[in-house]
Amino acid sequence: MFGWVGRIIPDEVAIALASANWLRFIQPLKIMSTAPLRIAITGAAGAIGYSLVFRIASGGLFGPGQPLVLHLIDIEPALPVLRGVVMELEDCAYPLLKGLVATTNLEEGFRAADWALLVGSVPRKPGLERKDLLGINGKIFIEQGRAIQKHAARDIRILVVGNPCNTNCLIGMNNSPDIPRDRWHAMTRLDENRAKTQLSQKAGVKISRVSNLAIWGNHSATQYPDFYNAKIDGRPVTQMIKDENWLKNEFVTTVAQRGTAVLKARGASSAASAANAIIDSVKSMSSPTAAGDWNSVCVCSDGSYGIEKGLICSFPVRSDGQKLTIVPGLEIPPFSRAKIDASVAELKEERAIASEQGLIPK
Ligand code: NAX
Repeated sequence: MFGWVGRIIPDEVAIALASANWLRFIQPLKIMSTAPLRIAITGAAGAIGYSLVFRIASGGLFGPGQPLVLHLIDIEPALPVLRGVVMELEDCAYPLLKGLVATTNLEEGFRAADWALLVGSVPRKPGLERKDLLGINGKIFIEQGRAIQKHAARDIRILVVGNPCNTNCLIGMNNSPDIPRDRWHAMTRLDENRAKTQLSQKAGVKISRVSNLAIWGNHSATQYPDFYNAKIDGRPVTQMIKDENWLKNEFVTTVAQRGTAVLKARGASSAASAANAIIDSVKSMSSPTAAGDWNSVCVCSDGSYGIEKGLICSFPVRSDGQKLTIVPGLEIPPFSRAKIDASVAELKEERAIASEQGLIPK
């Protein structure tokens, strides 16, 4: 077990606060005072972690007026690297960074956390079956769900990134029954960003002109980037890109396979773009969505669009800055319906495996 509080903390009071469990009960004060927000990040010594923590610490997520304490969580073998990350964060001399907690201890890591960005998980290796990976990573999310419930701030919000992120999120959510289900999310924003780029390139327009791009289903090869409801300059994409065959085939496949393409080109999986998508996701969740637009994130299904209640599924969502709402009433043509159903079937399969392995309490 290992843990330390970084020396960036300006005074001993902050150190005392870092270890005070009662801090979780005084969250409302944070709104009144610009008390530091506590951001817990698992897998902080990994590739995405390295692209993420500096952007957050510099104010790139919560803005220049919001002080922060970062809780960097990783596992024992990663500690030498994590020490290096802490040294570099210290050497950046970020004025907003009021404290650093680097630890393998989940209690210390999640104590009083306002946000938990669950990036750490074991990557898929050759020969490792999906089922085995789900078992290995599922256990991580049982422990993290329990620790978040016990130690995090009452208004904690959680974004699961580590794969299989939907089912890891489902496992974490089901192992933290006292935390409202609408606090748990999994990330499909990288897929949304990838899809918008493909559409803007095909239409020859600036990326900012593409909106309303929803990813439906699982963050996996079965995901469905919904081009029927997406817009360019406020008009349906199908009016701006007449090549429906391209939309139905090459577009959908390119988005789903983009991670594999990056891995092949770089010899390493997407890290900077994934960190960027984490920033985009949290910003979108914590600020109101632009009028008429929506973004993609996996939330606990309320049964909308016939998607079984309780599954963690990617939907088009809008935020009022606090709460997310699944966008109602979108038209789902048969092509989309079949794609969504296939991805939801995969989510159900993953849930069945997780249940069989005892990762979801009955
Ligand atoms: P790395 O292998 O570079 O880093 C993973 C880090 O997690 C390591 O430091 C490792 O020690 C740590 N870790 C492992 N088990 C842990 C545990 N129990 N508690 C805390 N930390 C633990 O992977 P990286 O490239 O950073 O990717 C991290 C995860 O993001 C992977 O599962 C990856 O598949 C997933 N991704 C998810 C994406 C999404 O859109 N949802 C896109 C990017 C990425 O593929």
